Amino acid sequence: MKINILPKILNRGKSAGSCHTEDELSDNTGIAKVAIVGTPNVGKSVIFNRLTGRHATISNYPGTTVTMSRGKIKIADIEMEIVDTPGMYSLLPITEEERVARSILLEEKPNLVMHVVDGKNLGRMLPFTMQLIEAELNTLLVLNMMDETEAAGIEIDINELESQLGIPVVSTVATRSHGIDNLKIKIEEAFK
Ligand SMILES: Nc1nc2c(ncn2[C@@H]2O[C@H](COP(=O)(O)OP(=O)(O)O)[C@@H](O)[C@H]2O)c(=O)[nH]1
Ligand SMILES: [Mg+2]
Repeated sequence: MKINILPKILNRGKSAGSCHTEDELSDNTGIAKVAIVGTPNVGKSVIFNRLTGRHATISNYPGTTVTMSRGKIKIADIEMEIVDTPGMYSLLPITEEERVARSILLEEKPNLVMHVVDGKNLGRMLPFTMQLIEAELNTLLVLNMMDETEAAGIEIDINELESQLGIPVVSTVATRSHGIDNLKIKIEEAFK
């Protein structure tokens, strides 16, 4: 028995503190998973809706009162499930919402994490992007609210940001669907 259990423990990696086994944690559906994360009110749900359209289901995260949306989309023949996580400020959870968002990241092991930020407040939100990169999550940074960012006279050099962070960066105005097609291209590239 011990011989069978040991490899599972060794393979658990970053969720070593969890009571789940690798078999329980892995997604057996074979479908790719994308998680949308970020602080509240940055436009995560608008982006989720832009990507999934009407194909979404809202449910409680198991064992909690926290609601979340899941939707399925197909980008260039890749079928994927997108999860709109509750808002979170860092990987160190304080609220129940943050605990759920953290569980989704560390236990569901998404193939891609989209960190949505408000471009106006990029400086304040970048430390969380760094945490995601350090946690070795396949991360894509979405600079949303670029209409307000530009109106505030803030210019962001996307190429420079991409090379400094070493991850893809996309700018969007989700409410106007600006940048959503480019976002889909970057999502596709992130799976290659
Ligand atoms: N000006 C502007 N408002 C946006 C943009 N994206 C979202 N919003 C608005 O920001 C608010 C919060 O959006 P929501 O998707 O609920 O944020 P969430 O809490 O991150 O899921 C809503 O009133 C949206 O209409 C954007 O690109 N520009
Ligand atoms: Mg939301």
